[in-house]
Amino acid sequence: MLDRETYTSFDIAVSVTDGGYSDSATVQVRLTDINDNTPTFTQDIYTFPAVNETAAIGQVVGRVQATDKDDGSNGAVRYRLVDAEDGPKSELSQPA
Ligand SMILES: [Ca+2]
Ligand SMILES: [Ca+2]
Repeated sequence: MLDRETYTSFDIAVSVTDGGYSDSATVQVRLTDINDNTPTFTQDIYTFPAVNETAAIGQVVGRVQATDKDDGSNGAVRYRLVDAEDGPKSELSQPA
């Protein structure tokens, strides 16, 4: 089975003969990506320091990161806060 995340291309040697003379060439095949990898967080649990109740809106309290082995838009990840009290609060995108 081909896997673009293992090899992005591969070479095939081909030869031709007429019974007396022969020649050879290399065929280079480049693999295109499909979206077959799941985005994965770099940690299962993120622990951030306590946030002061007077913290300004927009203050960064910590960062999470996810990666996706796919290429281009297949590897782009979007983040969403899913357990916020009022439902999803925001959605952020990160290019591959
Ligand atoms: Ca993917
Ligand atoms: Ca892929």
